[in-house]
Amino acid sequence: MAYHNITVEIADYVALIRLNRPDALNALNSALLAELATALTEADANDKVRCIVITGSEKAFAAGADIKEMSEKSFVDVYGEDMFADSTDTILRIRKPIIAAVSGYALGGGAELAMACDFIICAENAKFGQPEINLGVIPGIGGTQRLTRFVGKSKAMEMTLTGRFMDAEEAERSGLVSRVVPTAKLLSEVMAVARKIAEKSQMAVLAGKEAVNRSYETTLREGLQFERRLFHALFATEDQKEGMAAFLEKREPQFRDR
Ligand code: CO8
Repeated sequence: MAYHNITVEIADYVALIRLNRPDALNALNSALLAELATALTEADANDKVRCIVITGSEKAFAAGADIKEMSEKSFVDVYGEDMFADSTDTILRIRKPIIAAVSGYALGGGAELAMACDFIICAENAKFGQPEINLGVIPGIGGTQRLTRFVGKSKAMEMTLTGRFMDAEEAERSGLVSRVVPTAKLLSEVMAVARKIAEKSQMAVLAGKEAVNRSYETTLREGLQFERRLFHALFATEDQKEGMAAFLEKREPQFRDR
């Protein structure tokens, strides 16, 4: 499919999806979100993809939902069409790991998109924020829920009610991002992480993602049971035999996703 608001490159079993509306700091309009949903779905189904990276430009991962597109809409419009629900829920159905590589602004829907990925690596120039309050609204693609789980109630509440931005150092300290890297090296560092994930047994990677995500959805007791059952299930794979044999034989494992 031809994309106009994103680009997609696949190499070394990693799909790199770049948000590409430079004139609007990658603001998320319905066309971009629909293309992103399609690209994610295609990458998930593509045997040549084992990990997905979403990134933006150096100046902006995404500066939020497109204010121009939203400004004239009524309640009947946005509630009636359930604005962005379909496209933004797609990310929840993707089974392969998705890394957000954030440089510059990740604001509003941009921060929410990054948080919907499996983890975030950011550049030193990154700025995260939920400035919707300045527009007379609140976050609408998970900001109040996911930011609170990442950084706790106090910071999430302050950011949601004041619109203040969080810089990269605070984002790492607060657990919003897994790490901060020099801005010029963001993509090379993230692609190295993605390639490392792509080398693992895909069965184990899918199970690991599923188990960590389950911790957001259930009680500790149920989550522990879910994890244990997946752990047991992986003993039905050839990759478990290969991984453990390779360790004992002091060699690199040759995983075959079986
Ligand atoms: N929407 C549309 N256009 C935007 C957006 C945006 N979110 N952000 C920036 N742009 C455009 C600007 O209008 C400008 O365009 P033009 O050159 O045609 O005037 C261009 O991008 C460059 O922007 P600036 O000149 O403002 O660049 P600066 O470097 O001066 O400032 C900022 C950068 C601080 C990022 C500034 O652009 C800004 O504050 N942007 C808006 C941030 C914001 O409020 N984001 C939240 C949007 S609301 C939202 O995300 C809700 C999500 C939930 C939806 C739920 C649906 C169910």
